[in-house]
Amino acid sequence: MKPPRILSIAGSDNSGGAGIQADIKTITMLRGHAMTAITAVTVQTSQAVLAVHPVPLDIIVAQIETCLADTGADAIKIGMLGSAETASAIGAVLARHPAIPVVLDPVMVASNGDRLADAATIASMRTLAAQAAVITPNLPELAILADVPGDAGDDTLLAAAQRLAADWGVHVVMKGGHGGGALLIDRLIAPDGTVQSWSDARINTPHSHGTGCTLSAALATGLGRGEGVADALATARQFVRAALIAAPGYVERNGSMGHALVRL
Ligand code: PXL
Repeated sequence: MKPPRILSIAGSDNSGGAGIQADIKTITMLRGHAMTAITAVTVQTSQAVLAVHPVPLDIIVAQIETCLADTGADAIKIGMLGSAETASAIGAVLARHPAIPVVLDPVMVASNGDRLADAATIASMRTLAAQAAVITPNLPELAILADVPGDAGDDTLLAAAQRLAADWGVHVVMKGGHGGGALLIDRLIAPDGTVQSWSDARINTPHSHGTGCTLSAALATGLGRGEGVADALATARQFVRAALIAAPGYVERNGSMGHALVRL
């Protein structure tokens, strides 16, 4: 079987830990064919985002259109959008390709704490989410998307995820990484409200830069291979965990994961 064709629409992280770079590594290590549409070039270290240079809208759209028209794609992953205009332009392109499953990672904040989306971008993210097959918010992103308080309890957040899943007709991956406790619980909420959970001991590492990008790219690769959402998520979780354990530790904290060392 040919490698699944996976298009990542996301920002470049020159440190190699997150963004497009994490996506290419993840898709490649999971034996997919990675293609890219870069939305913004970021300049960053493990500690801070120093600059963001947006790519012109027509160039973003042209990157997507050429990939889809030439090679074609079996799944699409969307990460950092950069602006509300980018989100709506991507939405317009995707509306012409409704058969391709889309995983939307609603990126709002980099793991070093710097913001990667303003209020207008977040608003248009909601519209784009309704076109996706799966969205992968972490707990703070889920609270913002659902407009519930950031310190809401688990019951409120789960109900919020169920509401979004029903309203947008998407699967919601409610990622537990930002929760507390030694047990990390990830949940998958289907549009009909059904909940599946995976729990594992939390991996104690300071190097979690790029986990969200990696999970959503791995998930898209599974979907592109024709797997169901639950199977693709199970593998994506295993990939993230293995890459976290293999983090080389080049810097003191928030360093890259060890994508290159994962063998699944
Ligand atoms: O993990 C969020 C993220 C997404 N996209 C880019 C990033 C980051 C975090 O650093 O750099 C380009």
